[in-house]
Amino acid sequence: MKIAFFDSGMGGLSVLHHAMKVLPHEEFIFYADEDNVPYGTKSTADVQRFVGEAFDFLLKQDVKAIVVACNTATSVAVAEMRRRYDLPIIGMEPAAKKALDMDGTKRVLVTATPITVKGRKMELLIEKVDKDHLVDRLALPELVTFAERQEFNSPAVTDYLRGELAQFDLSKYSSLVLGCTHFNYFKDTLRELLPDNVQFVDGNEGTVRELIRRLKERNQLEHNPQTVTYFYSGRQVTDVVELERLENCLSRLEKMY
Ligand code: DGN
Repeated sequence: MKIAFFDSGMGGLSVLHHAMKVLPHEEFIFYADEDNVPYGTKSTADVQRFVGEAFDFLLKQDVKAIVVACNTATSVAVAEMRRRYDLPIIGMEPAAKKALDMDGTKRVLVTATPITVKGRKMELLIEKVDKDHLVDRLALPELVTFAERQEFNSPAVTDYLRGELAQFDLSKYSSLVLGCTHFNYFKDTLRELLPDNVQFVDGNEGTVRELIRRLKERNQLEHNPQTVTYFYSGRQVTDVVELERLENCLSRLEKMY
């Protein structure tokens, strides 16, 4: 059986990329909802509907687990999917706790999409982990647009990030949380703009660790040759140009880690 990774677009590849390294004998599906990307600026009801449609499709593909490799979809739709379906559904969570645990005295900047930044799930997370009020939040919706058009490193990306970060005194921060899976593509530009001591924190490792734990629990780890099948909104990707686009994203991620 297969493990599905689902995102609105190319961001979820960063989680798949990590899973491919640590699970060399699994068959993967990567599903990008390219018809509806971006999610982060849409209504909660729309995103819930898109996620429901993707799950309907994925559940017909012989999957044993679904990783919702999208913080936005996790924040508004995972609870309902877990109520509906009885297979391991692993979500993302902006790694604010991990970031606070790393220093504990300096500030943490959580970046994500507008839905994630303003969502109830984020409020609950901050209430739970941020007793000393050290966490600030910043929505960076344009990074999703840049990533989708494969514009990873350009003057426009640098200008956008410089402008958004200008409102913070960065010398007070110990880490920047990548709370959207699309943001992993921009680590090099962010690195140039942040003081050296600011570390990146993302939830990819934790999510894949949880996936492995759930599969082990069910005795469902396999020993097959690794494969990845790609889908865009329910259509298998076979077009050479699109497969190259996916490869290009994966090789970009390889350089970012
Ligand atoms: N990659 C997604 C996330 O982690 O939130 C969302 C991107 C989007 O659709 N805006």
